[in-house]
Amino acid sequence: MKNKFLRSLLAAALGTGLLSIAAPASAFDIKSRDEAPANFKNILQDFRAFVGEERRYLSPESIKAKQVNLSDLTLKLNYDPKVFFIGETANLYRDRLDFKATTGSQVQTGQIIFGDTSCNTGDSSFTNFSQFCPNPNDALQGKVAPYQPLNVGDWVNIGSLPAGTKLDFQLVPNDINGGIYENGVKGIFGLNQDLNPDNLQHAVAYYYKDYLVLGFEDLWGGGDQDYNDTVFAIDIGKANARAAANVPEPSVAAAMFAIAILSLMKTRRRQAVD
Ligand SMILES: [Ca+2]
Ligand SMILES: [Ca+2]
Repeated sequence: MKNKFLRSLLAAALGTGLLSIAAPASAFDIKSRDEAPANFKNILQDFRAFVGEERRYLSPESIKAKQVNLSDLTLKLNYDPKVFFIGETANLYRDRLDFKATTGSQVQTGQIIFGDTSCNTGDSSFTNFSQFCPNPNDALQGKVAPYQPLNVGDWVNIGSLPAGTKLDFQLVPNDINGGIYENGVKGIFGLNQDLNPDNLQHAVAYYYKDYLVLGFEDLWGGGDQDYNDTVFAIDIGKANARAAANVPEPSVAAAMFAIAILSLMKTRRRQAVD
């Protein structure tokens, strides 16, 4: 009786897709900045303002960007998001970046984007390298991609995701060296602070020229809260980024302006008649 009940429960769960699908942690193909879309290449140098030095608080005014609420990062339109490595300031930690995508009851978790988000010392001829990468690192012996340091602007396409997909990005501090632990709990920091093991905010995001710029603080307990230990630019598409940042589409802004002018004219006319 009990088994039959469990079997039907399992069948129901499978049928509705309620079971979480832990996809194999297969590596994405990491591409170079030379292979990046032109609009990204054109503004790549701008993104260095989001990295900066340790302990520097970034005010949205100083970086001419709009801060984005990360508690619900949901795609309004289908898109294949791209994640670009911008830089990092960490001296000792070598962090891993994963993503999680929830579409209805389907959950993709444990997808490794970058296994070692250290700046590659070999990229030092890149213009303004030291501002993107004040503390670059050599590759660890015996490690292969995605567990190798990155060049500025290295990126992956994380695949086609349908509208309604909720995105989360998770930083696993110093994962390549075994990760960080407190009382036996591994540090994995996502966008929702309530789900973080220290219950603290570890990520901030800004809307900048139709990209989201995501910065992480990688120390347990919130560290120095500069949120620039590792920095990424995320392309979720112009419309999705504007929706996430509550930036009106130009057409919507123009329509709102037109409505405001019309109502003002009506009021004037009425006043003239009165
Ligand atoms: Ca580093
Ligand atoms: Ca920090």
